[in-house]
Amino acid sequence: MIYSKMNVLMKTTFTMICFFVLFSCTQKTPTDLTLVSIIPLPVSVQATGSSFALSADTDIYVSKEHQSIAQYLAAQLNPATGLDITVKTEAPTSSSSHIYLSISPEEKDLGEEGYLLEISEDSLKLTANNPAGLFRGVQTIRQLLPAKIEMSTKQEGPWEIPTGTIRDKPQYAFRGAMLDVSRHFFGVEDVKQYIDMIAHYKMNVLHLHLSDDQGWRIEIKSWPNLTKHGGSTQVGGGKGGFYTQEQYKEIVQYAQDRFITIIPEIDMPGHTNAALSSYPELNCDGKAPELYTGIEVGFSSLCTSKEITYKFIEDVIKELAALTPGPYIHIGGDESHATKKEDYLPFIEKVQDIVQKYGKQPIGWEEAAQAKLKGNTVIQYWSNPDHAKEAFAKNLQVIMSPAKKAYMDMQYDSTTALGLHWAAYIEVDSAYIWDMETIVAGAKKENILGIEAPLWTETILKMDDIEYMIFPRLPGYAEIGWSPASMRNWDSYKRRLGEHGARFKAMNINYYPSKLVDWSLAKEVK
Ligand code: TNX
Repeated sequence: MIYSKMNVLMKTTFTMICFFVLFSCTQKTPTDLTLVSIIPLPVSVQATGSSFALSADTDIYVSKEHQSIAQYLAAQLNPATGLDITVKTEAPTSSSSHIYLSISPEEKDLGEEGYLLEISEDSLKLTANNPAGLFRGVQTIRQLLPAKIEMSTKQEGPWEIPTGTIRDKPQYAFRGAMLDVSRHFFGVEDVKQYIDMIAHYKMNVLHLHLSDDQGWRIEIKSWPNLTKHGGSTQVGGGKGGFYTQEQYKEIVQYAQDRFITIIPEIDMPGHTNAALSSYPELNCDGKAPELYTGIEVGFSSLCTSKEITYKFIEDVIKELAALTPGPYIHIGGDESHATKKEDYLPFIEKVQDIVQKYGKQPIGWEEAAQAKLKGNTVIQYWSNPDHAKEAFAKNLQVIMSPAKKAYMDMQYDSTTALGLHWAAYIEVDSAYIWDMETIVAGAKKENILGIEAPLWTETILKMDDIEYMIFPRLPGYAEIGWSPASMRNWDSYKRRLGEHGARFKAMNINYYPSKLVDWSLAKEVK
């Protein structure tokens, strides 16, 4: 009898010890704000050593005007916490555990996208000078919570955040990604997912490569055969597709709700086989070529000497400008090997004027830097440093997309099944370890508009492929654009990225598990 009582006692004690050890190991309350893995790295983080917890009482308080951002935050928090956090636009009745979002005219130094996050034991206050700053700050709040906050089904808490202050703003105004929807077409839902993935890392630009040899992807009402015929296939001969103007507006609105600018690109005079095949009059010989489903580049050109070519371009730009609330229209201009240089340069100048006539700022790939450009035309560097140098020398704004570092269609190494490697193999460290100011000689910081990481899709067929190529390199590009170069270092980044593996897993993102990074936390996510 005594023996069995002792046995029970011992068992209970043992269970309690186990429970305590387990609890303290896996459920430790996070109290040091400086140790949380935030990407991109914030400019300043100060810890105060305690913690804030979301609870059944938590609500989000915001002014009426900015409730949509608060709704977005609630939608991020509710599925996993199961807490039914609601958005309130009147003053709180109780003072406990609330989240407050507010715009402060005094916080001028936070600029367009900066934010201030003040976390105490009983409140979390997010302040910004502009709504975009609130939205960027919301991404930080997501990352301060455990990775399982990203799951779509209810998970066990606690939902704690260490206390302290984060004051943060981006180094560069332009932080973007590109998606080529021409080589392979991606529908509206895929593009929305892409937008959500870049928004999480505080990027603010999505450049859509809407036309190329293999497909024309945006409805132009005055030239309907562009999509009817020119949008009917893709690389490999699949059925292609296109966005109606209504669908395109839906993408633009979705991006705008996330403070992301869509930049539409119509590539010309080269990369135009789909258009040339749709309208014979755009060809110098008046004959329409067959549709193209291969992956060669540099063989097509609009007929630069025909009047009708410029009428065509004007019609397209006019419709596109009407669909574009953002300031830019991209005119391509790359790899025009089938256009003589003496025709190419005046062509670019004419198209530049058309874009400006419709109130937009033209962007051209680096080759366009050789033309006579107006001061507000932007050049996108991708390969030849001489072109970049020329753009800097002409005092133009330059977007940095060096193929050797920032092309997300480049393979990680020689074993990567998807992608190309004409520029380089780009492992995760190589994608991160470079600087926009030193990557080309003659670069001037004040002329660097920012960074863009393109994803060309010759070999990319589905969303899983997109995810594999952009993750985990994309968070690194976001950090290069956002965080001060002096604060960035691979060891810190590598540790934070490894922790984000658990977030990728919780979001069901198909990422490349680079051997350079410790992904052990991701393995714990079921
Ligand atoms: C070069 S980069 C291209 C694209 C290809 C890409 C493949 C640039 C401006 N042009 O047409 O898709 O390489 O990596």
